[in-house]
Amino acid sequence: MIEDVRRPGQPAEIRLLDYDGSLLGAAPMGVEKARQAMRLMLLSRATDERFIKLQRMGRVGIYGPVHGQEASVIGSAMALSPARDWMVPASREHLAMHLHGLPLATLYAAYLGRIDHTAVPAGVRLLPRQQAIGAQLPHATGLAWALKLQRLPGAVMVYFGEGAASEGDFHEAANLAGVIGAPLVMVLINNQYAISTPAHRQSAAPNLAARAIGYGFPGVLVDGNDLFAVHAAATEAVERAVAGQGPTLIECRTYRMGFHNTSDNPREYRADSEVEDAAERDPIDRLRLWLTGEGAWSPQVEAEMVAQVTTEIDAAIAEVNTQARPGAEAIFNHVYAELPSRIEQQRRDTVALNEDG
Ligand SMILES: Cc1ncc(C[n+]2csc(CCOP(=O)(O)OP(=O)(O)O)c2C)c(N)n1
Ligand SMILES: [Mg+2]
Repeated sequence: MIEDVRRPGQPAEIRLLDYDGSLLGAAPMGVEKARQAMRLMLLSRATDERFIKLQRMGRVGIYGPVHGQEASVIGSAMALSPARDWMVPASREHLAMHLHGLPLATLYAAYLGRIDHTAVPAGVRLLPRQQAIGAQLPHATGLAWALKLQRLPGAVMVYFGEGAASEGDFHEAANLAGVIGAPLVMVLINNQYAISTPAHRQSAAPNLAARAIGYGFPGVLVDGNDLFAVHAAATEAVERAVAGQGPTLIECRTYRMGFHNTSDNPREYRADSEVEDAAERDPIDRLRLWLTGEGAWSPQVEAEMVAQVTTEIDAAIAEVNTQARPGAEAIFNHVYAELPSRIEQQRRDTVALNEDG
């Protein structure tokens, strides 16, 4: 349940979508699709657990968990048609990327340091993860504009956080998308934190969905822990984009349950009680409740599914383990078509140093 943060007199375009499980007569996705979503959400959570462990073992450099945001990530991604639509991720949408066609082993290879095995396969309509906050937003508007200019069908879904929404890139991308009527779905995952900066220090606005009005397109504020609400909002936005009706901004109000990444200690800046409170709105618990009510879930079904996803993760990691580790000189690859002579010298020195060592 989200609070009604609209102010009296706010334009009608700001809509609240909040299907409380108990109020919902019929889910806007069938039971079978909801079970698929549950599998992906469990896979996402298990991936977090495994990669945090691998980081603690020194096998992964750094990992940023999705924990708490699974309904926002999966509910939105499930609204796309991978053969038609494009996805432009930020950095925390692992299972959305997988659902859109990125093999699990390719996703994991990036974290396990196999940089030569991380490329998005040909034909998968996905851009790589973006670590430079907000930089993916103008790319997404450009991609959507290109689809429109070429009269190709399809929408572009771009992910970003409430921190990224304070970057100039957000405003430039949204403004241009509005002007050209780009087939763009902007999914703002408001997880309440940008590392240690809480959302109320990020913006004085009661909601960020309202910003869409200033750019001439609709904004929707949605309970980001409610799979069905996110999915309904995303489906409508994708349909609008594909029908030539332009962009939509969807703010998914959720909570980052874990640390920002494995280098962060959130206890430095937030109270445990806040996290305990958020845990009561855990998106996986909510979906489990609904599926159980539909007679489509039981502890046994869950145990089987958890075993399946564990096997899937094991297999993907085993595949990555067969890939050669890159040498130190790999940092010089994939940047220049032709290395400038100064950089070429650095590369030769690095190779020589490595051979000596
Ligand atoms: C341009 C840029 N500035 C700063 C950083 C450092 N940084 C990494 S994550 C992050 C916070 C991002 O917050 P948000 O957009 O809310 O995404 P979240 O991490 O919550 O998913 C910052 C400031 C960066 N990666 N890129
Ligand atoms: Mg954030």
